[in-house]
Amino acid sequence: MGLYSDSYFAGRFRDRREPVFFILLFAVLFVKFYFLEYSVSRHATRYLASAASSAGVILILTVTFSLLWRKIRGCAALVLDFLMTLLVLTDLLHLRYYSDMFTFMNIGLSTQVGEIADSVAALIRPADFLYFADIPLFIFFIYLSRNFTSSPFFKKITARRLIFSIVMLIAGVLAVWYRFDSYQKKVPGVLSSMWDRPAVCNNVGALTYHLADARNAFVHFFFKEKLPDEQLSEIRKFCETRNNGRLPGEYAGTARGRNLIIIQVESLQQFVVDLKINGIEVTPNLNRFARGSAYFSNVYNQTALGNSSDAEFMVNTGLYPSARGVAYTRFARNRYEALPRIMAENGYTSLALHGDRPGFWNRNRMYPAMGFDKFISKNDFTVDENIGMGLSDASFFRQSLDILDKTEKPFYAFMITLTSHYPYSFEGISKAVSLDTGPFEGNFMGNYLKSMKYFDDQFGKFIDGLRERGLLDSSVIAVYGDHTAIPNWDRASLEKLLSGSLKSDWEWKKMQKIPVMIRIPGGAIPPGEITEPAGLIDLPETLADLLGLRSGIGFGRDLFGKYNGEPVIFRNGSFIIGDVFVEPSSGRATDMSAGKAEDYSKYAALAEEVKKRLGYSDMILEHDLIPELTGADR
Ligand code: GP9
Ligand code: MN
Repeated sequence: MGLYSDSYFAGRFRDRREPVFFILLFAVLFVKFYFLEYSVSRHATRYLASAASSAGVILILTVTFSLLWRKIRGCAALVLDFLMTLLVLTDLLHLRYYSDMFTFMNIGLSTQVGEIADSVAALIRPADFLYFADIPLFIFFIYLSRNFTSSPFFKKITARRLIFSIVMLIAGVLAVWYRFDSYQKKVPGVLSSMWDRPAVCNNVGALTYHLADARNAFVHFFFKEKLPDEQLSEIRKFCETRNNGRLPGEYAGTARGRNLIIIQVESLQQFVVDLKINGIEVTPNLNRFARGSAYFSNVYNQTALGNSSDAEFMVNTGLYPSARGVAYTRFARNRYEALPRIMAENGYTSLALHGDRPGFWNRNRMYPAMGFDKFISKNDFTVDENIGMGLSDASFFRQSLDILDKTEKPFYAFMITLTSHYPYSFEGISKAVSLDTGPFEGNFMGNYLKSMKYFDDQFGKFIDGLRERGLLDSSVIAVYGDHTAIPNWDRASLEKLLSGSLKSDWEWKKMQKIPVMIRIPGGAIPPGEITEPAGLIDLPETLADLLGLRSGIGFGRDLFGKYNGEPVIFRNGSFIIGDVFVEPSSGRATDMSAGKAEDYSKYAALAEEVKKRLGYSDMILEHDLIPELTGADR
């Protein structure tokens, strides 16, 4: 034995080991999430600033855990490490299976493609276990250091340590908050709508994504007010009165037994129909299709934060978009009385087809919830041509033809196009399209018109393909734009294109339309333009009635029924009745045909009714009331 005992040296050395162990553990955790983000970058562009907010979360965790009682903090940190590593692995498996991140919102939900649990063995790779490699090392370390004498810094909560911890915590919180805030400013509402979870992850970091997701799930599951009984009876009474008052439309059942093909066209705005540029039609195939269909030319965009998904939601359920967040991401566990379900009751096979990742907009969860038998996504198509966000419309339509041909009849096919997505400038479009957009060549409007022309070319081929396969005359085909395309900032281009003023709010509102066309084989309905104001929410009722199915789906009306002056309702409580645009929030009513202000008080009672209807739709969603209201629960 020398002058200094072993334990003296060991003690001095050990004094520094716990902080080292501690900091190392959290650093390794950071690296794990960093690698996860790298895997996500196959699905969404990665922004390196996201690493700063992940580092912020790690800093917050490190400081918080360092303040725990020293006897438990080592183990607590290890447990945290283990749980977080499980989260990383869950994300990885979700990515491989759904091309999507794991979300607490979907916990316990199944899909038609099977439970992920069944596939874990098939999805997991030996290298994944490396994520857990640090854990036995840290356990061994804790075992060795069971007799630690801690360094002073880690022993007592001194004033110095407290101040240091607070400064570190503030730095961590600021890093996270800054990233949250700047991303939300750039893309308003993104963290509550969560339409593309991989994109959110790679903008704010995987850890911060989970934080935002956990916050959403917490608010969704724990801040639910109980629905008073009187409210429930009020909703029930409203639905009963409404359904009792529904009369079969003039063409009820004329398309009984036909297939139904719905084509939701990305960003198809009303003004495109019959538009000519330099004397050339932009969408000749669509225009021809409109001439052979019931063509609704006064349909207003009713979507909210959920864009495409809100359009899908309205068209299948007849419910309004969600007041907060997005119905597709918030209410995938609800039970719906939706078009595919009602069609299934009548012997239909239903399938949704879309060339994007299945997790985008939570479709992989929402489609089964609405009753679709099958979802054919980018993961199922052969991705032989990619444009912009996913499979090109050309390939999508081509492959869909074969799929529909082979599908058991009668079927309901819900098809969603993708290529003509904002900002309309994807490389493959200009290569495939020949359209001289004159003064708009190369700018936003010119690109948009080209993307519409691109869609139209593919749509034309699809219709020809249906004809060749005998599907055109055995199917009802509904085509519509999901929402408008030209944002406010490019008003001037639209004014130039249409040679008219769009300066005032009502003129702009009048442009917020999307076309709807319904082709019924056999000429049952005289083709022609129908100009009564309408919305996508009216489609399920209209189509069900046409096919002779049980109706009463949601808040819409039968567009082939008699128009009784129903308002077209927008998510913010404004509405259109006849030609009048009413904005209760500012007490304004404007006659859009004359551009004249009207006396708002004439519409005040209707404004109250509109508010009630939106409220009923919200309560149905928040409290999952459909089974109760339709009797399916009893
Ligand atoms: C992607 C597409 C998105 O799948 O449907 O459309 P958006 O909601 O962004 O218009
Ligand atoms: Mn869209």
